[in-house]
Amino acid sequence: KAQKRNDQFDTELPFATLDSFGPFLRLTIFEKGDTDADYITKHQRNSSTASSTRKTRATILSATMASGLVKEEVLPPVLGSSAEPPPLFDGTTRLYISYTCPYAQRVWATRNIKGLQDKIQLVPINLQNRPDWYKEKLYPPNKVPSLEHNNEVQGESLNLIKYIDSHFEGPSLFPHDPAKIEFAEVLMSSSDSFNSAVFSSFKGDENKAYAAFDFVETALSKFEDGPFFLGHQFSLVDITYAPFLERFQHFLLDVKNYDLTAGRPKLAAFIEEVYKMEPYKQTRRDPEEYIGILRKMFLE
Ligand SMILES: N[C@@H](CCC(=O)N[C@@H](CS)C(=O)NCC(=O)O)C(=O)O
Repeated sequence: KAQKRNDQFDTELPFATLDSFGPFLRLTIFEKGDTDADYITKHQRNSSTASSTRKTRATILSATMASGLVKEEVLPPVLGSSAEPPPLFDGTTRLYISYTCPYAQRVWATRNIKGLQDKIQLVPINLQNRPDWYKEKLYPPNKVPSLEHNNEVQGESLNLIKYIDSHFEGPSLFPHDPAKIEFAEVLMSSSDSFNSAVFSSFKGDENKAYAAFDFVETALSKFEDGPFFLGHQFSLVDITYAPFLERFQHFLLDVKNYDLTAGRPKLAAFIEEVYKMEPYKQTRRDPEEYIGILRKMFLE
């Protein structure tokens, strides 16, 4: 299985695409409940108000994320092969995950950051001992994550985080500025190549992983006004990369004694900042668990 995965990861990163983005001149302001029209009106109204709105918004969001305003959630038990299904297609919105899957973590973190704990129910599945109903009655691709919403089921983490961001309440996690949208799209669609480069290096060419981390360092250097990929604004781009960076950091430190943040100050600051965010923190597992899974996949 590990070998099969490795072959599939052998793709090149589109490094050149990053160079095609010049400096971005406009500020991006995201506010809870903003529509595109609100954003454009605000932007046109006055760019000095924009600057203070931006600061206020950033402060509120980070205070919410860092403080006890975020409820500590009691996580539901994992469903294995003998577990009954929940009452499927009864109108409840459910997010099917595995607690240790990085793709699922993207969607779980998006749900938490948007404050949707009461609107989207978590249903953790045991991937090693999957209940038959999951594939047969719910999601034939038989992978996590998947989302049951409005009596339909869909999958693919990058689609799901965009879907949740645009169909549910909570702070907007995608930019409105066309140039930032384009940059965000390039980074999100580069994430599979990034992950592949790093995964393939676990067995072979380590230089591929170093180049991939440099790619991220360069991307994080684009905007100087904050630690995230789009600057001060935490976005879906950060959610796309964070679960993988987390695992790579722990695994490489443990197995290869390699610190991916050394000599990459932007990456170091990014990871530190994401780890501080309470709703994200609630999706993290013990690093030993990640290391164990990756050891099994790549070293045994
Ligand atoms: N491209 C999918 C990948 C999802 C995925 O590979 N999930 C893994 C767990 S981390 C899975 O469900 N594997 C089960 C299988 O492949 O049978 C996404 O982004 O959601």
